[in-house]
Amino acid sequence: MRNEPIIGPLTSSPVIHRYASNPILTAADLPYPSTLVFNAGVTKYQGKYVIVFRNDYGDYANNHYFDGTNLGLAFSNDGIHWDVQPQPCFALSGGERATGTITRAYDPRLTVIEGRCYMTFAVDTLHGVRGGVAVTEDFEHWEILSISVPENRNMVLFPERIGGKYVRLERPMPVYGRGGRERFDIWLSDSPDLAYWGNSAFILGVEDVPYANLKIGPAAPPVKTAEGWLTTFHAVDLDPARGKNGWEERWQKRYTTGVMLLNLDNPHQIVGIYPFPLMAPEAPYEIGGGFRNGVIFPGGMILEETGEVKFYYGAADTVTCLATADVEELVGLCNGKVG
Ligand code: BMA
Repeated sequence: MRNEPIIGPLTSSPVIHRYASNPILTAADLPYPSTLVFNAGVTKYQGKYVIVFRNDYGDYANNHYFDGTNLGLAFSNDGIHWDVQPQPCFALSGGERATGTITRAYDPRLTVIEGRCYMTFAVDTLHGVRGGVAVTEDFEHWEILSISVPENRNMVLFPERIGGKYVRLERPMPVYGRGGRERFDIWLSDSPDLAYWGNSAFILGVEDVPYANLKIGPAAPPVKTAEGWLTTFHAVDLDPARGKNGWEERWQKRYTTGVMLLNLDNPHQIVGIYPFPLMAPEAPYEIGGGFRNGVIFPGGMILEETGEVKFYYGAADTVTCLATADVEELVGLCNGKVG
């Protein structure tokens, strides 16, 4: 890392309330092999809450690697207590070096658009990280609509078309053009059909986020408010002084969450952004005992009719947690009126 300042201690905004019985989903809840249950997408579909979560499985303690990753599925009536389905619902595998094929899918996000449920996900291949978009009607059969070229991931779909086009936020990974470092930013693309994506535009740079010194990326799919699209992003800072901070020998990154408001008709335009973290790792399950401590990674955000916003996030890359906030307070943070 060159020239970037070390970011000191960070705290969460007081508008955030962590669910007292966190975590809401862990490996112990799964009826199939599981080690880490985290980075989930959540939506409301046909009257139920649906969660699709990342499941990394294998005996990491002895082998120092995971055997694989699949995506698990659960339903809920309250968004808190989950009925985990007996089998994972999605997995990609393969890995032929000659064709650059897929080795795994992970970090799902769910968005309902015009009554259909879409999932975006990251795809590791032997020739780079790609971003996928799929659609389902039953969470068992998935039609893959597109998978990007490398290097791109953290795609989140807006829940409605804007100007007739589907829109997504995304996070390309331009290592060559950013001096060989992970200086990654948030971009936006649109599509007539969810297969072909273009009109790509820069939205927010890592330099614009005072509590990041490495990279940023979209978090959960945006929700609509009267004052704009309310959306979260993850922000990463690195401190070489951090040593063993999880199961690996070294984990020097911290993942916090930011929040911003985008213009409803022209989401390229940032209406407001909170200059401090919305969430920073503080709770015991966020800062200790996990695979990678100090990580908060939201993938789901639901705006309830009461004005409560539910945030679903991976904690320490190990478990799935819930936090809530009032939508007006969140909008106020972005507009500089609260906090
Ligand atoms: C990112 C992704 C996420 C993960 C995070 C922290 O690069 O791999 O899945 O939660 O790192 O390890």
